Amino acid sequence: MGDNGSVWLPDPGTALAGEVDSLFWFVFWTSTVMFAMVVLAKVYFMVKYKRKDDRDVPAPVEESKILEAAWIVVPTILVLIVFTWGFDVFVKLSSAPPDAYQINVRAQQWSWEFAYDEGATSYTELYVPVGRPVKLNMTSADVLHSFYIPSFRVKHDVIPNRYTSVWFQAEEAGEYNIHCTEYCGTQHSGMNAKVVAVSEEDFAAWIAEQSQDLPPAVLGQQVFAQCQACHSIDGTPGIGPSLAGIYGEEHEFTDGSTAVVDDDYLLESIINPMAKIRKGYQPVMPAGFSALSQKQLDGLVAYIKSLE
Ligand SMILES: [Cu+2]
Repeated sequence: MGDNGSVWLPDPGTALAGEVDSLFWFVFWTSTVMFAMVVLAKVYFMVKYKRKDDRDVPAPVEESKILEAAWIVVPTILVLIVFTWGFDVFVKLSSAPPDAYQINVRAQQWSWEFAYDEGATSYTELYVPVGRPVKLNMTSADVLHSFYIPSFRVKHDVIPNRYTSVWFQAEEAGEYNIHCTEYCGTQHSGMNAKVVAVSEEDFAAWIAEQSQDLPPAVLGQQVFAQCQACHSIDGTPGIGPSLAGIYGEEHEFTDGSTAVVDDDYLLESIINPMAKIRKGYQPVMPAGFSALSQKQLDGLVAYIKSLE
């Protein structure tokens, strides 16, 4: 079926997605056939029983027991098929296998954070092993978001102060889009990521590599994936100012005061973004970044310092 930008959903990437599609097409085609039958019968009767002149009196109509029974029984059977089939798929979609590999997902305006038990954290890429069930335990740091992987036909609200989950088993190695599908503020449409499904060996290698202690600026660069929706690193202004080469610059703020960009100013702007608002920008940065660990914050400061 479709690719990016098509009205069709992408090809199913899991066995369960195939089942969702089969049910969808069953409902779609039975509805289409019944719609066509109703419209055709209506047009036929309109023509056949059109009043010819003022004295035209239609012949009395006898009820047909068989016809009436048919239009009660057939739709009832169809509805029961859709119910049992739909319930079966719903139960399968809602209950992850007990041996599923679990990943914690944290949504925040306007990015995703994927935390693995082994200590790895990623932001724009959700690495998963192919052929193994994966369960995502999801929560939000701020507002309602919704986690959606079109290829896997899984979608679920992500809610503050509560856990929700989805699960899937990728059938083939590849990349699959992740979108936020609950309007969550200015950069909602930029709140995307990718599932990267890799072989069991590649997954183990990736986990091992990610779980090592990284140099602060390298860790910072990874964490910065969360900031990219608003802050460029090439000088282009976005929702927020570009961070290219700002270290040591003198900044002017909306209240007329100024400050030179140093480590303290960078840290303050991350954990308390309303403290100083750059002239020409709106006070729209989410406060949730104060929840980053000290190591991540140190990394971010080191990374921003290193930008030219
Ligand atoms: Cu969102």
